[in-house]
Amino acid sequence: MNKRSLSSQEIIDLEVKYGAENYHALPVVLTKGEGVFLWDVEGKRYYDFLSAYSAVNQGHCHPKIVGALIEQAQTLELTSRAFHNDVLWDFQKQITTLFGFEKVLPMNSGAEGVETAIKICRKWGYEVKGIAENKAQIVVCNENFHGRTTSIISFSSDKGSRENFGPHTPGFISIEYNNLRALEELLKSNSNIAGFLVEPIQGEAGVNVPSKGYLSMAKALCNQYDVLFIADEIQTGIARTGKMLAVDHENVRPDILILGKALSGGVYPVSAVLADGDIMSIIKPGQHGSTYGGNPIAAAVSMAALNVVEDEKLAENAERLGRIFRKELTEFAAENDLVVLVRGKGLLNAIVINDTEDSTTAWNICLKLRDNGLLAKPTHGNIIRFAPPLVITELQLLECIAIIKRTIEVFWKRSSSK
Ligand code: IF1
Repeated sequence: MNKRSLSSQEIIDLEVKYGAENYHALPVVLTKGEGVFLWDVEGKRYYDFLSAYSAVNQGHCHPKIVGALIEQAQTLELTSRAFHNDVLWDFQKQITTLFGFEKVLPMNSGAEGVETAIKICRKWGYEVKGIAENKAQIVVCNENFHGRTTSIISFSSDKGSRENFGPHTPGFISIEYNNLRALEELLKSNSNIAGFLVEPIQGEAGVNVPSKGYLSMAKALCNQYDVLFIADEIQTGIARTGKMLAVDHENVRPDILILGKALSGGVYPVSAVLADGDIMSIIKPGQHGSTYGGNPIAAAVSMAALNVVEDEKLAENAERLGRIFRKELTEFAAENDLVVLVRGKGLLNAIVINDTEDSTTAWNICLKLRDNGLLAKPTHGNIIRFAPPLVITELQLLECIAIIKRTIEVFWKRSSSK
């Protein structure tokens, strides 16, 4: 079988035949990526408006990041942490300097980064805060998304993520997102709380942007009650929201910072947990790590990916173009009753469609967007997330805005003619 000649449908059928059906992917089969563009196996070009959930902030196949991957892969790919290598220190120095923390613990997936932060937080709770053994609690928010490991889904509020994966890991208390009173009442009444794990903007929940001041007030409450503020910036970090970190919009410095996705520009799975020495020193030799954590390729790729973000001023571009995007789409929403809301920060945005959560309208709009050359996907039933690579130009963004408007208008006219 000549793999190159397979059609999209043939490839989808083969995936269904051989693969676990753990995703409901949009029916499109991609074979090439470059910058903001993706091409399918029939040669059709698309604007990528998902960026692999904000992992490809630097654009697909960025030559400097791919170049770093190739060069390191041909030199020294993996030593494990049983031995030192001559690349990790450079990555550790660059990332701690860039984000302003004393220490970094490198891992691979975002979920591994979150699990690492949970372990550090719990251990700090026992050994520093003095919480009784096995009594530590970590506060999380309803509608959170922090990954898919057993412990992480144990505190998910999404039924599909939790159901029949029990028994669930104890030690987590969920409160309403963006509710300072709920957080304060809990911290005041429970001395066993070691940490507060929060997304600065809830991505999967539908790009939920909290009220101005929420993050800074939450951090102040954590300081007041000796609780670690843990920021999950795996999706919002690395310039996505118009600042290097989403917490930077409120000048909040987390006690523990978790990064992933665009930390390596979509080229290689890398995550990292950053903290100062008094917290990171909780982990002693042999108490945590992973085979690939901080490997030479991961280190080399991440250094290149971070350099691209700075050299190409991607945060500034995201800030400027994000404002144009929200302004244009908000004006559009005012003229039709299909789009009820536009929200986001930088180039992490979403529109809320005027239909029920279980409707297929958002999905059908995404199918039409695909036909019109733009790839996006609903988060929940009626919310469509728009997150292009941060290298997008103003001209390209305006073209995409026109595609989005044109596509939704067709739906609106059809639904209003019923
Ligand atoms: C999939 C969602 C987004 C994340 C935050 C940790 C992780 C993620 C804030 C875990 C990962 C990814 C997972 C990916 C789809 C995507 C996603 F739809 F699953 F919920 F972005 F919203 N914290 N999010 O967003 O990082 O282990 O995946 O590297 O599972 O298909 P990971």
